[in-house]
Amino acid sequence: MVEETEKSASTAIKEEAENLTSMMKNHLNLGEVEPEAEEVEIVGGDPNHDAKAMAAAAAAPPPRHPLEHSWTFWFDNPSAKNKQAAWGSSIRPIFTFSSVEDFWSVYNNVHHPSKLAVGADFHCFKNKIEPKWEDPVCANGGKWTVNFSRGKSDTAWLYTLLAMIGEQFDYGDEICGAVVNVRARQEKISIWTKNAANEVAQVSIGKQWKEFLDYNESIGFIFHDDAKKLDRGAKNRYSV
Ligand code: MGP
Repeated sequence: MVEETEKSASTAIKEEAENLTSMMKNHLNLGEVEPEAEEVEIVGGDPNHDAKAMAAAAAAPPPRHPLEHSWTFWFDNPSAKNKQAAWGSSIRPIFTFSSVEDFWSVYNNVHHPSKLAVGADFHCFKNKIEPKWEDPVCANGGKWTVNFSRGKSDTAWLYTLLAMIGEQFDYGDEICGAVVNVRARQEKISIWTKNAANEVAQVSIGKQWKEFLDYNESIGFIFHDDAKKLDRGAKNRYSV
């Protein structure tokens, strides 16, 4: 299991985040991106010109480290969930990002699973894929799930997000996104994939995910088709 330290969770995650940011940069071959240096002509004796050039440079937006895909965070607010309404009618997209910097600015400003209300569902899916069985990209897919006791999934959630957006899975194209379901007694993180029948791809994703999380217990993969038909009776089709 992910090691818990004596430090507060947020301090530990921030330190980890710094390591992982540099890991992601290496992985993505990003390095430190220098702003495109525009040739600033030095015109002798014109202090206004220099001042203007410096002001323009200062106003330029900081460089972005692009991700391979755009991703959208979605949130299902438990207080908006209505038992009478169709499932999913309260799920809302909250932010789409496509750079490392924008990921951190959202991540650092939203509650992590341990601070979310019981009943909440927080998703991070590739842009334009809705976190629903009904989405055409998800329809033939399935999910791997890892369970944590209440308040214990924050680090694993961050590691899952970084592994996905940093394209660390060999079968990353198979991935739709991830969700954390916050429930009274547990927090469940699932990775949703596209083609449940592709066992080689699913098994690879499951094994790599466990490595990234340093998770040693067995995890199971459920086909969405089985969940639709059998609800909680759906059995794991693969285990790693
Ligand atoms: P869940 O929220 O994935 O499971 O699905 P959980 O957390 O065990 O249950 P909860 O009651 O504590 O939330 C719960 C139920 O929501 C399912 O049995 C379905 O009836 C419905 N449901 C879940 N998902 C992911 C979908 C979906 O994508 N589409 C539709 N139509 N229903 C869904």
